[in-house]
Amino acid sequence: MNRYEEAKELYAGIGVDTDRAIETLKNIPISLHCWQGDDVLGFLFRDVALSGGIQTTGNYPGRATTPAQLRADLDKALSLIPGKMRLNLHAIYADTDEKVDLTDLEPKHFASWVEWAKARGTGLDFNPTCFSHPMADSGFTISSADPAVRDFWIEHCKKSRKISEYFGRSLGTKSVMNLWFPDGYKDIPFDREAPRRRMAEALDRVIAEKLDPACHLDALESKVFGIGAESYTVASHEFSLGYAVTRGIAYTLDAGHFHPTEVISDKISSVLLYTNELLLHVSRPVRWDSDHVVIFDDELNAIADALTRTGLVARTHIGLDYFDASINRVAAWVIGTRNMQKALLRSLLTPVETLKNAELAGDYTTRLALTEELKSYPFADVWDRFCEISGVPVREGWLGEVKQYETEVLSKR
Ligand code: RNT
Ligand code: ZN
Repeated sequence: MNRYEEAKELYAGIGVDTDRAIETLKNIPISLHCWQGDDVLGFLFRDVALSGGIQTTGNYPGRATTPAQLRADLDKALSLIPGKMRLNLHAIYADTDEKVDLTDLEPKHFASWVEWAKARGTGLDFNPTCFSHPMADSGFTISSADPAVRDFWIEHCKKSRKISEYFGRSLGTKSVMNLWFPDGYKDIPFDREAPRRRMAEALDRVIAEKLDPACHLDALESKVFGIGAESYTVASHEFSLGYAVTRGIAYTLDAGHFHPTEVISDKISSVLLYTNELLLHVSRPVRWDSDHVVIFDDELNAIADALTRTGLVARTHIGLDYFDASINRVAAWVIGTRNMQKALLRSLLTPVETLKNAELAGDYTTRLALTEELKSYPFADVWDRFCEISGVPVREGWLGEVKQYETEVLSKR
C-alpha cells in the first residue's frame, strides 16, 4: 500500500473521505496577486514610487518590468501550483504603449491579459490603483476635500468597474473588484467625520451604475493604519463593513489590517451573516502590516477552518496579498499559494459531524481530544497525492525548477 492509500484508510476510520476532500479542494479558486511579481510598481507609469503607506523591502534581482516578463513569471509559478487559480490585476498593470492616465483606462488596455487568462482557463479579478500617483500625494484620494482630486479618483474607480465587468463577461466568471483607499492622516485629526462622509458619498457615485452581477462584484477593504497614516484611516473597519452591508456589496478582510493581536479568522462568520459575499486578502503581518509571504501557521489554518467547516467558503473569494522583494518572487508566489491550499486541505480532512455533535452535546473533552489528535494525522500524504494528480512537483521538488528559472531567466534581466 502506498502512503496515500494508508492515509486514506486512517482518515476513513474517523469518517473522513480523502478523495472527496481532494475533489473539493480542486474547485476552490485562489486569486493570485500579480503585484508580488514586480514589487507593486506596475507598467503604466515609469519612475513612480510606491505610495499609499504600503512598502516593499528588498532588492532581489529579477523583478518583472514588462507585461511579457510578468506573464512568463506567472506561468512558471502556475506550473508549480496545483488546483484552481485566478489572477488578480491592479489598474497599473495595463498593457499598452499609449500614454494614458488612470482616468483614461478602458477594457482594450487589458485585452492581452484577457487573452492570457482565456488560454489558461483562469478567471481575472481587478483593483483600481488609488496610490502611487501625483493625485494621491496629499494622502487623500476619493475622500479628499478638494473636489478635483475626489472627481479624479471617482472617475478612475468608475473606469475600473468597466474593466472588471469586461473581465467577467469575456471569461464567463465574475471578476471581484477590490476598492482600497489609503486615505488618512499621519497625525491626530481634528475632524474624523468629514472625510468619512465624503468617502461614502464618493463611493455612492462610484457604484451608482448597476453592472451585471454575473460579471462584476464590488468589494471594499478596511484598514487600521498605514505608514504615514498612523493616526487615522478613513476606511476603517466600521466604515467599510457598514458601507458594504448597507450598499449590498462585499467586504474585504485583509489579515494585516487590524491590531497586531487581532485575527481575521474570527471575523469571517460574523461578516457573512450580514453580507452575501466576502473577499479575503490573505497576508502575514509581522508586528505591522508587513505583507510577509503567507506561511502555514495557526492563523492560516484558522482561516481555512472558518471557511470549510461552515460552507462559508462558497461565499468567500480567497485572494492573496503580500509582497516580499527580498526573496525570489516566483518562489514567494508558490510558497504562499501552496500554503493556502494546504491549509484548506488539512481543514477539509476534518470529521465535521463528529466534532459538531460533540460540541452540541457539551462533550468538550472529545472536542479537545479529537482536535489535538487530528493534528498528527497524515494530511501531508493527501497533499502529496493532490500535487501528483495535479501534475505539479511534490514537496520541495518545485524549488529546483524555480532555481533553474532564476539562472536561465531572472538573473539575465
Ligand atoms: C494595502 C492593501 C491593498 C494593497 C493592494 C496592492 O494595505 O492591503 O489591498 O496591498 O491593493
Ligand atoms: Zn489588502
